Amino acid sequence: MPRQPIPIPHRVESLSVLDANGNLDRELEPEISEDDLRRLYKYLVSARMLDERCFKMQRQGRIGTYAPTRGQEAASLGIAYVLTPDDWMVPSFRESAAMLWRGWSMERMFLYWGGHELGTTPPEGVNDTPIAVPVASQCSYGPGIAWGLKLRRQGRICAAFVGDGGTSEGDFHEGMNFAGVYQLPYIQVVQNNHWAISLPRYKQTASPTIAQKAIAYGFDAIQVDGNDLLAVIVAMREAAEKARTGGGPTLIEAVTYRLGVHTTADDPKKYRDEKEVEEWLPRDPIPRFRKYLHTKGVLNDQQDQAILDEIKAELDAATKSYEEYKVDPLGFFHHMYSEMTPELIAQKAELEAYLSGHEPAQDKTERYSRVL
Ligand SMILES: Cc1ncc(C[n+]2csc(CCOP(=O)(O)OP(=O)(O)O)c2C)c(N)n1
Ligand SMILES: [Mg+2]
Repeated sequence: MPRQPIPIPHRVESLSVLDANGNLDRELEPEISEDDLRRLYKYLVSARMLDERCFKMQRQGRIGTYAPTRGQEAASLGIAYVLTPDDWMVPSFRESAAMLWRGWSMERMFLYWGGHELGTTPPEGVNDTPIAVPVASQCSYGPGIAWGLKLRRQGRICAAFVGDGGTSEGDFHEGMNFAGVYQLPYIQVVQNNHWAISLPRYKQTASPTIAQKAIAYGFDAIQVDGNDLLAVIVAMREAAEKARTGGGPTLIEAVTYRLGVHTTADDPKKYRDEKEVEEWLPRDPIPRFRKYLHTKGVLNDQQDQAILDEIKAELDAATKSYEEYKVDPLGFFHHMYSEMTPELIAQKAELEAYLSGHEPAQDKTERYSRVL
């Protein structure tokens, strides 16, 4: 037979459990305890309220440039919920909901966006890498971590996040190839929020789905409604089980939408139609999940209010401790090299002298012209 279709052993499915109004497909409902359902709700709302607070704080000059997560909370929380503390999580920069769940405090999130080193340091015992802004860089060290976990044979897995724009970067493709070749216990989550700053999803790739890219690398993928927390959990449970038991990687394309600005330095009105945002608003993951919980009888109005009050108090306390945080101006010398270079040692000594009010009189022009 000179010409015939080549059978491709991998499949790409799409999945949703809740419809846009929060109504349930009973056959697909995952088993989750009532306590966990309420906790998940609390973390969705915590991430949303943290997001709103960060946005305001940036406008008031109390933190630096900030990348909002509004609308994308379920896509990351569902992944973190399935990971165990021994597993590894590799975030990009819109995964606050997942990071809060994993144990990053709100104060530490403020510190990150406020530009303090501590904001990039995972809390004790949390197996996460820091927020990564270089787009898709996570897609190279994520599989590296997964390779290490595979060699240790402890059934641990690694999940890494990237955006739809990140899938056009070389790092994404190199990482996917590596994960496929070595059959790594790796889950590549793509938060497809339809925009990469001003570039729309349809100009990002000619593939009808991002999920299908996994086929080229020899593993399965699923396209999931990323604004449906239950669907993300179902997809992640399957992918995690497969990865833990030697079945190799999975690509999860979480279809979601960036309801806000790209960052606080951006004005999307210049490149996207506000009507598109209005169309996505009814699919906001939080009211959908809330409706599910109310219908299931797991959350009433009183409990809902108590959760909101609790989060508000946590946020206020975190804001206060962030603003009282004492910055060590010498701290940044210690973060680049395990052993400081002679130039850094000299600069640190100079700053120390300056801070103590005894700056040595030296001709800086001559000293720095050598470096420049
Ligand atoms: C390597 C690299 N190139 C460019 C940038 C500037 N940049 C920051 S975010 C972004 C778009 C990313 O889009 P996407 O991957 O879809 O993530 P999203 O912002 O939508 O979450 C770009 C180009 C960067 N941070 N890193
Ligand atoms: Mg995007």
